[in-house]
Amino acid sequence: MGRRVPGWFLLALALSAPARAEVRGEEFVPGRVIVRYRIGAARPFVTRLHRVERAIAPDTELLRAADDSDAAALALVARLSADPAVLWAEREHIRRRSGMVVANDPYFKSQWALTLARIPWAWSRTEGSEGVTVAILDSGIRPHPDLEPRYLPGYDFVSNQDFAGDDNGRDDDPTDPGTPDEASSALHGMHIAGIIGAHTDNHLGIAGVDWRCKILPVRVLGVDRGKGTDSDIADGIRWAAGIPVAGVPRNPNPARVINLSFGGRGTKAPLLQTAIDQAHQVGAIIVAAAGNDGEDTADYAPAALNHVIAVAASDDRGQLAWYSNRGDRVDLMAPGGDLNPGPTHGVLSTMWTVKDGYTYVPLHGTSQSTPHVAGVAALMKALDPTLNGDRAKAILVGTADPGRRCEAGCGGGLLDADAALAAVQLGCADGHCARVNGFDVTGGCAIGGRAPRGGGFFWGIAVLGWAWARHRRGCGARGRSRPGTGVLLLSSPFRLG
Ligand SMILES: [Ca+2]
Ligand SMILES: [Ca+2]
Repeated sequence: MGRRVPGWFLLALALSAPARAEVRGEEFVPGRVIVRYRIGAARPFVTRLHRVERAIAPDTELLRAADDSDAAALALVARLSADPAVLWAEREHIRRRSGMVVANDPYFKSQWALTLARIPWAWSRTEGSEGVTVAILDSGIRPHPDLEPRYLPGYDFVSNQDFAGDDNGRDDDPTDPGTPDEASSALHGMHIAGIIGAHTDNHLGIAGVDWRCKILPVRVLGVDRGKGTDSDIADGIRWAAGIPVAGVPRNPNPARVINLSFGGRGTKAPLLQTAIDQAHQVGAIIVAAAGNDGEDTADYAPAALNHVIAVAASDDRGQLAWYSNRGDRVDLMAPGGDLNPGPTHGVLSTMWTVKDGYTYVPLHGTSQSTPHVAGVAALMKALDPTLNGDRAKAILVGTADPGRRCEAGCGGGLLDADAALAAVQLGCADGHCARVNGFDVTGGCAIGGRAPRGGGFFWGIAVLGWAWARHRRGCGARGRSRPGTGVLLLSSPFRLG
């Protein structure tokens, strides 16, 4: 292979190329209630009926409820609160550190791309929402134990019989027939699906960027090394977004994020642009691969079309990958890997091949960087179901790590999932309110950021004091600061949670 993208993969790219967010709720120590009595008041009768676990202060005690149920603790709080001798009574909360969340999937340790894009830190803000659907327009799919819980019923839009390989054209079965040709038998779309939404924390395989979103498989690339046509792709985009398509039943699960990990030269593509405009108009966030030709992406569709977030690829050091398209039209960069130093430098994800069945393989490309952005867009959508494509793009570009910008053109820099989610939580119109002078700032409120590398302890203390001053001025009033997340991590880079 030398310094080349695997053949089938290059062709896949070159020829064509809410529901409630699952934010962790309040957590309590089972059966524990903290009570503070009025100074000088005698202990009320209800206290004598319960075991005192510990005296916290002369006027404050930790009481044990009748049992460990929520009902018993709530009943005790109610009885205590009603007594005139009691100043207040509350259940004892459990707090968790803010910061990196570690998934239990065995290959999680190999998923350097998640760490590079600061995705495990973002999981402390949300793990996603089942109400967010992400459409993957790509090859067809096959069963995979790390993906099946996430799949919604999809559709096969491949009408060209030469590409379809299934002898039946468009239908409601996005299963990919595969091909005996080993080079083109691997199902590109399954790699994308795993990056966005592999079943996470299930002690199996890999972790996905989003732990809860649903995946809508829309087959638009055929078996002949991943070729697709503008007319099939345009219909697939419309259908995915919930827009009527002639001759096809309406999609009951409209996608709020659409991943397009393919492309080709030629931006005079009114059919594609119209479909993208329509999907954008109904609120879909559309993310596309910049391309793998190492050239300017300005003449590359769908990446260079309007209302698309164009994603270049970085290697595992966060530098623009040698194969990635670049230039002014790139919006931001995300981890795409580089297999040339070895497989561990690629992006590991789910796969199915005719030869091996379901498996996991490392690949590299802008096809791999794009779903990292799409997955983060799904997390953003979980936090704010009203988020549209324009604001999503402004936030993703504005919060990208500017330290990874490049002269060749990597847009705003490297995807920073944690900063992007912080900006959504703050209600920022774009990313700039969340990144000023290396800090995440909005309206004078500290929300997070990176210390200069090696900035050390004194830098941390200075920011700690500054953040505390902001906090005292009411900067936590917009809902970002859940109880228990007011923890400052002074490791480098640190976060103000
Ligand atoms: Ca078919
Ligand atoms: Ca897994």
